Amino acid sequence: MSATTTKHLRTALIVLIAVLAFVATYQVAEAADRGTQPAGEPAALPVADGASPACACCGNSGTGEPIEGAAAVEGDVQRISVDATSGYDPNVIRLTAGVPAEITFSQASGCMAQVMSEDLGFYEDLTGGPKTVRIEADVLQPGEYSFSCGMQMVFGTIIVE
Ligand SMILES: [Cu+2]
Repeated sequence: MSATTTKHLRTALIVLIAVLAFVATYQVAEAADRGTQPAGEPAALPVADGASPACACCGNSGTGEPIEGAAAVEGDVQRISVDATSGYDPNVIRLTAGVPAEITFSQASGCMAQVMSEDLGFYEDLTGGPKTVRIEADVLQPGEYSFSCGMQMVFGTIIVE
């Protein structure tokens, strides 16, 4: 065997080892990913401390089941509270037309840190604590309105009747 051939073989061997090492690392990483999301079970919702990757919650909550809630009319105002820690609960809010509404969104972080509605004209930051959005009676005409997280990835509906 010539010196040149030996050199080439050695180079090829080194490349082969590098490729194998890369593939092995990749498979280990993939297995670790699977470990956190067992097949057939929904992924756990991230905790609401902002430590989870941005918008990891959006994938789950954006396609979540409808959770209906109706505002309670108290005197000349109707009120409802919405848990915004991981998706909106409720995410379908029923309001009475012509009565001012106060919707209180809970403190939230990460993907859910802001709540907004172009339809109803509000934008609030929820990282500092709960915020109450007041919608005046003249705005609350019968119809369906949309609200969402600040990234417009997690949505809720307000139905005024
Ligand atoms: Cu988001």
